[in-house]
Order: sequence, then C-alpha cells, then structure tokens
Amino acid sequence: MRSCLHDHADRRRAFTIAWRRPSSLCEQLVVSEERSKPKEGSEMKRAIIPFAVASGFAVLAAAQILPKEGSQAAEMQMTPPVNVEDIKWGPAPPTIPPGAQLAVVAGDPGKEGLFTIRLKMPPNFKVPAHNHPTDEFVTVISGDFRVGLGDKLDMDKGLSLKAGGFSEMPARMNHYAWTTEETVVQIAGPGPFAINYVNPADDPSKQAAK
Ligand SMILES: [Cu+2]
Repeated sequence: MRSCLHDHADRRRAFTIAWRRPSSLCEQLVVSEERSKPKEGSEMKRAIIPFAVASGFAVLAAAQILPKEGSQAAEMQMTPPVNVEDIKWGPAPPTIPPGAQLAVVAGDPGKEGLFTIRLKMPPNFKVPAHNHPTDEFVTVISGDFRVGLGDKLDMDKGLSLKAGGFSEMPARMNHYAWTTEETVVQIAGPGPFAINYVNPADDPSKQAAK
C-alpha cells in the first residue's frame, strides 16, 4: 500500500488560493500555484481546479429554514437540504474537457475540507487518464458513467456505472472516464480537488492556452 499522507500535506501547503468575492451567484476561484521544490516522481502537471461556486445560495437558503437564533449556523455556510432542480450549474473549469457543467453542492472544492460537487457530462464525453492528489468518491446520479483504471483511456475496458453506482478512486491512482449518454455524477472527497493528467498534453487548460 502507498503511504503518502505526509506528501499530500506538503503538496496542499504548496498552493495558495485566493478568492475574488462574488458579485453574483457565480464566482471564480482564482488559484496561484506556488510550487515548492519538485519532489521525485512528481513532475506531472497539476493545477487546482477553479470552480464556479453558487455562493450566497447556501447561506440564503439556510436562513430560510433555520430559526432566527440559527443565524450563526447560517453564517457557517451550512448546506441546507436541496432538491435537484435547485442545484445551480455553471460551466466546468478549464481543467475539465469542454462541454461539462459543474455544481458545487457543499463545501469548497478549492480548499481543504470535505466537498461535494456534481458534474454533468454530455454524451460521448471523455476524461483522459488522470489522478487526484486526494481520494475521490464518485456516485452516479443519472446516465451511464464509464470508468476504468490505467494510464491511458481505453474504451474497450472499464465498467459501466448506472444511477446509484459508485466508484472510489484512491489518491494518485490513474483512472479515466467517458460517457455514452448525458451523465451526472456526484464527486465527494477531501479538498482541495485537483486533476493531474497522466499525459500533460491532455490537460484542456493547457490546450486552450496554445
Ligand atoms: Cu478522477
């Protein structure tokens, strides 16, 4: 088994995250990557994912269901119960292949601590082989989520997960995914959430910059 807890902590510390305060429902997480001295075997490109966050929404809605004296809890940004039609979607960040929509359900995927997000992918969407510095817990909400383990996307392999299906990806385990129809997955785990593409050329944010 791998034991890289210390390494994880080091890597987390290596990032500085700054917020632009929201003026609307959507705000962008601005990230500056503060690279510490590279560790052996860590030459893979990585970037914290910037998230469009439906901020304010959680606080507002919490205020509606909480008693007056609960305002303190509201300030803590507790996530209130939410129905699927009230999930606020926005474009997924540029480190995810174009065409996907993302919603922050709870927490802040750009920071340390537990987060829950949803990713809505169109049919025939592909996420090339990648890993995450932290554990990833994926629950399929709808559609057909194909997921496989390995260093290269291989549509001859992998598993088809339907609504209710679940997949755990331990930190740094290479995996890939694709869809055959519109698919929504819920991703939870400890933040900050980042994607390391096995082949840095697969990183869509790098492709866009070219
Ligand atoms: Cu993943």
